[in-house]
Amino acid sequence: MHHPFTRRQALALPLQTLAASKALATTASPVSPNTLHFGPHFKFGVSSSAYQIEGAVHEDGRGPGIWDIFTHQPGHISKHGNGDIACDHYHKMPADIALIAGAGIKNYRFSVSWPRLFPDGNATVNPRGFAFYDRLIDELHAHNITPWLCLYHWDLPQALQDKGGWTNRDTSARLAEFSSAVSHHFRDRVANWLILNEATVQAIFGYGNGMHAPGQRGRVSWFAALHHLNLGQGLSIQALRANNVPGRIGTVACCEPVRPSTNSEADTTAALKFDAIWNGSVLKPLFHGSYPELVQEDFAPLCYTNDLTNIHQKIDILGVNYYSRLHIQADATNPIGAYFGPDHEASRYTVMGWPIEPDGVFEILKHIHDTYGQPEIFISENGFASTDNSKGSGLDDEGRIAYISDHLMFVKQAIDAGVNVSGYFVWSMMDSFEWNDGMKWHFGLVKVDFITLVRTPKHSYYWYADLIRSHAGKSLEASTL
Ligand code: IFM
Repeated sequence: MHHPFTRRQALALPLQTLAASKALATTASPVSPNTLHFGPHFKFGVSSSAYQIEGAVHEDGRGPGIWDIFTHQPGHISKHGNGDIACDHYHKMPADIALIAGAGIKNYRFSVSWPRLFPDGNATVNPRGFAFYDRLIDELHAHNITPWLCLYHWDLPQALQDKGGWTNRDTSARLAEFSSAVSHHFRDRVANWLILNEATVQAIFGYGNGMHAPGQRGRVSWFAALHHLNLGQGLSIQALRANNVPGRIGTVACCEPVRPSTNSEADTTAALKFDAIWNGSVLKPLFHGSYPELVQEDFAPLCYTNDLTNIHQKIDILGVNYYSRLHIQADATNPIGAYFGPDHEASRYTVMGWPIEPDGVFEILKHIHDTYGQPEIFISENGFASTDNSKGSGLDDEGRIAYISDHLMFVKQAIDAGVNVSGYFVWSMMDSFEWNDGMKWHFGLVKVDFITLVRTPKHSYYWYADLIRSHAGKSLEASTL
């Protein structure tokens, strides 16, 4: 049996084997909120993304995005799932924000949908799309919640995909125009701007192995997409600086330590290459202005004069998405000869098959701090997947609480070791559409019944609220914007 993992796809062992030999993490004992102290300024938050929660894909002038097309083609998504309705957040937004506020959460990272704002991927504005995010941001401010606005979380307008999408260098310039227009519109009301979410995942899964929209495969498209995402990010940062946005400017990358699956020379070489792509090809050009040596040849034909200068931009804050270490093996069928392999280190896994390795967050934070000049970092995503029917109502999610508290302990250790980590955002605010896995796995602090769309807070929601409450009274985190 081949288990359909999302990002760590090629784990060689079937889930049953894993479950039999190593514990699935459902029963670890959670840490009490009182033992986790982060000081008065630490920002606790939750994250989401537009396509995963909004629904209303045909409403109020929204145009088609690559995920609308991809999800409706047969064979791409588990059980034919799609984001047509998702959580129907588009219509239930005020109640959702009230739920965030109800847990005392003061920071919310969300993304705006490019196809909702510019349905044709060109300069033609959809005012009703802007009106939705106007309402959302107003609602956040009304609840004293700081907006962390991510400009691009994988939902490219289909019109731009028709011109090659991220394999087309021109898309970088289009992203910069989009970023400029959005930042101009919301400039005084957004405290934190994040340009991209996980460029590597979009490039590898969308343009390398075809598991994500737009479903392209191959080595050339993989590297082209990654370079153009990096370039679009650099041009966008410059556009926001030119607009003099008063908020802070940053981006979000998935950064995870990479290990060879075995000690063999082939796996070791594969892991080094994969690390150079997954972590290095995003962080090094951004912070140092060059690609890692191991992949310089791959990027060379794509790099025009000034590209690396344009990518090498100062940012105010880096969002790090961390879920687990990546265990990599040599794989001749993969475009770069390396892919996810078995993990012989972890003792616990989520239902998705992702290893639970909380100490890995310390390792990657320390690595970024030591390698890239001590940037300010926040954990922009970290979370635990479960299935709705795994345990009764699905509200009894002690495994999620243990996962979050274990990771927070290692984030704290990183801070104690001198790493500048200023916040932690749980993925995710509520159960949502999980890309090629459809509605199979859920990361939310809040359960969503996808038939009735009723929201119900899980135990982890109340646990997180307690954690935040235990820091309250000392917090100065509310934004002046
Ligand atoms: O749901 C995704 C999110 O969109 C990006 N980071 C990983 C999450 C869990 O797979």
